[in-house]
Amino acid sequence: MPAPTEPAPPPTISKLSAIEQSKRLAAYTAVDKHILPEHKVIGIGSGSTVPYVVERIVSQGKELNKDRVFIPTGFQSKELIVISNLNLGDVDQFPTIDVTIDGADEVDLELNCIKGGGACHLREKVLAEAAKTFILVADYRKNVDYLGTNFTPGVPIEVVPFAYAKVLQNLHHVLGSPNATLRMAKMKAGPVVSDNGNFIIDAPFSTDIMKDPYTIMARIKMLTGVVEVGLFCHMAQAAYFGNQDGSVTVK
Ligand code: ABF
Repeated sequence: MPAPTEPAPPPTISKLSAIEQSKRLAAYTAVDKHILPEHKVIGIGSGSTVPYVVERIVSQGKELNKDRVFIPTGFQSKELIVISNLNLGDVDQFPTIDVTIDGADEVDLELNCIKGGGACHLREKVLAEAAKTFILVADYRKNVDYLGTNFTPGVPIEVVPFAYAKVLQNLHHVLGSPNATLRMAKMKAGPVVSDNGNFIIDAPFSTDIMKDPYTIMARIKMLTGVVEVGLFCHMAQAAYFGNQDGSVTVK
């Protein structure tokens, strides 16, 4: 009778930890390069890579951080700032930010990106615009040549609840996204509601349309009821991707 063999570890566990390591690598590298002692107002984005950004900033020491203020893009990053004992500020007090670091769902060759998987892209775009330097951090899966080619369910669009059906109709019949859908909460408990009280639509577009992200972004933004589109065109100065082999790709 053959000796019993050790069961292989569940693949998802080792894969997850490789991805987490990639996120941490990207975040640490970006902080070391871009969060300098003279930077006093810092934007903190959302998502699962950003906690590593904050972790690295905290490791720069209390002395440096006591004179800094940190601006969150939403509830998650606000909690992160508070729990990490960093000074919390808001963009209405600090409309100019030295550096904002944020995650992304996909980043293309020209540093255009899709954001909004966490429904925070309105505030994320405000902080990206307010920043003198806007930096993206992500794991290797987010590094793509063209947007819409990876695993995102489409372009996230924040809409006022009253207008969502009309916006969906326009996306389906006018703008070429027949599969655009309203994002639902887990267990279909109802629509996802953003920190601003709005709904989110996910709109997939063909590769051809996505090759010109600025044009489709502008067309979506013209629809009445649309608050913000999760396409960030020509906003980022650099993107850092952690790779599985321990290297970092910088775009
Ligand atoms: C935010 O978090 C979003 O704009 C983006 O959808 C997401 C990226 O998350 P993660 O870092 O978890 O991949 O930045």
